[in-house]
Amino acid sequence: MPLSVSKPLSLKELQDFDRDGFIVVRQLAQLELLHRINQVTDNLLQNPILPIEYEAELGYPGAPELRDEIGSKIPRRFLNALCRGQSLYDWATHPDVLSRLHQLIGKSISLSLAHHNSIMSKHPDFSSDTGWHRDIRYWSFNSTDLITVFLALTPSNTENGGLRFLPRSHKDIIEDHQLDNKSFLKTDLPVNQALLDRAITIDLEPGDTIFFHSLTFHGAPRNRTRQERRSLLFTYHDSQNLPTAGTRSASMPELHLPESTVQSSNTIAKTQSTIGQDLPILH
Ligand SMILES: O=C(O)CCC(=O)C(=O)O
Repeated sequence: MPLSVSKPLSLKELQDFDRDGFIVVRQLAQLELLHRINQVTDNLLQNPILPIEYEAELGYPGAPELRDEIGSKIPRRFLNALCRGQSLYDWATHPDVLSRLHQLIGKSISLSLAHHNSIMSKHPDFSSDTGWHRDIRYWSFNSTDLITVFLALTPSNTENGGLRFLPRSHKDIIEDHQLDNKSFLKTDLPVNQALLDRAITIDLEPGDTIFFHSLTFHGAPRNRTRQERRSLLFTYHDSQNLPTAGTRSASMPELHLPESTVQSSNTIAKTQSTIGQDLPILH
């Protein structure tokens, strides 16, 4: 039985999120649900149904070439994950996820179908380095307060291309000259060194989850092991924080998940009525 079931984020966890721009919740997903999601992923790898983002398309360092017969067909993300199976929907709307997001964001949240909404697969032979970036770089909303929930479906660590973070970077002011033309943090610029020195890799086991802010710099190296690394990502925001009309962020409908829908299907006992604990941290 996962330890964190039915337990809201503590005041310390809320403060950690505010300070660092992310928090890790260990063993949030139950084994049975993980198993069902991994089955869907197995099926997709056997029978890759579009929409898919391919490693070769992005051309990040280490990515296979478009002309490579096998490499060019390696999926990096299965997009539109929410619609790929009941288990994906069950996770994206799970009371253990939503109750924590309500604590972090507020009573009325929406899931963006336009961003993340994907199962990621890092192939042992064909994967790439994702540079340091803020997810908000290509997104367009009234406010930058969006949170991504990253679920590890397999172990995730330095060797197999696990996520790395620059703690507190969601509060750093970054100027254009510190970024390259794809909005990745330049790693050879002296002024960026103090920021880059903060880098940490977060080792995860299947079922562990990271909640991170859209301004928090993160990245991931390529997979250097013989096993695939898998993860699942969904992004949420306050329902009042609207995507800008005409942009990619507004190109898909959003799934509205107000607190009332969670509580009706949820037996979460709100323990520890610490003052401030239930206040949204993004406001
Ligand atoms: O797992 C990776 O390679 C990086 C994923 C990532 O940074 C993202 O989805 O924003």
